[in-house]
Amino acid sequence: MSWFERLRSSLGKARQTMAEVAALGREKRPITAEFWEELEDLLIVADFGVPTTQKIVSGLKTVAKQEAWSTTDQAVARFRKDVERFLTLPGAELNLTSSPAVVLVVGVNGAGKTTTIGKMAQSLRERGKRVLLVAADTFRAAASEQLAIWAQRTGSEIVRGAEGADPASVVFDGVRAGVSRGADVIFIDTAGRLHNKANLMAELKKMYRIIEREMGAPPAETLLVVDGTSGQNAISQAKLFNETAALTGIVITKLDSTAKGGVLVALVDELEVPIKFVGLGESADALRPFVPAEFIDALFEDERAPA
Ligand SMILES: Nc1nc2c(ncn2[C@@H]2O[C@H](COP(=O)(O)OP(=O)(O)O)[C@@H](O)[C@H]2O)c(=O)[nH]1
Ligand SMILES: [Mg+2]
Repeated sequence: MSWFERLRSSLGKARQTMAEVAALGREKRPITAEFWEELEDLLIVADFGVPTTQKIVSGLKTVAKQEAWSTTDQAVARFRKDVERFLTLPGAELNLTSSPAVVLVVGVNGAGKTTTIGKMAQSLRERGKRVLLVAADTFRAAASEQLAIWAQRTGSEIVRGAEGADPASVVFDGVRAGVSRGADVIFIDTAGRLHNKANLMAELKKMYRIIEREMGAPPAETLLVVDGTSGQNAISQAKLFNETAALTGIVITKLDSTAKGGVLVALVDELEVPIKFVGLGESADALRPFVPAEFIDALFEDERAPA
């Protein structure tokens, strides 16, 4: 299966709902209050969330009035373009211009941080980059072991601390090692769970500051890894992380496991941070840059955008 086919089939649930939106358009009914309500309901079902749904629909209502639209097909055509516009933010490419480029990877336990780092390392190694992985998840011994396997598999270097070591000190060692060894990219793998949320955020802030101090600049990237199946929970989590460590990008994992696509739109809308990658599986090749137009095509099955 091609990447597009995989993306398309992973968005099966969301696509069904978008097919219902498309059907509202094909009916070419007069635009009524009932139509707007139907559209809103479908967006909630597809996990766009209340704030983003309201923003999209109220925007459509405004244009409908300004342009004196008469039938639902006009609204649906515009809806599809709006979703793409919502998803398109500048800076979607991974910023690796600094040398070394420090990439701090955060997110809750099980979101896919370690796996995503492994996949990114693989692709950078294929491009001949010197990559260093830093195992700052010292909460569980198995965590640094998992990263070590990825280091070996991808031919990356690794800096790890003992179980229970201060993660900030591992970051310190890792950044120093990366600079002195001439790494191109340093990935910092962090824990997604500590004894409580306040501890986790305090720890994260400390790591962020150490990178800033050692590099004389914030991390080149602070990526939030989000489990694509986590629905609206993802939004509040993401906001919390964003308050602690200014996020520069989002990675959505597990889109292959029955995801509802709307949450991607809600995340970008509410955080104003671009999605940089999507993951469609556990293997090293199952991560690709996020391309809004491709996502839209996968979401709106067989519904070609009007030229
Ligand atoms: N199906 C699927 N599983 C994934 C994806 N990314 C990660 N996983 C799996 O999710 C689980 C947790 O991943 P891990 O990287 O350990 O999460 P972490 O706790 O955030 O570091 C592992 O079993 C991964 O293989 C993905 O895109 N699709
Ligand atoms: Mg991990």
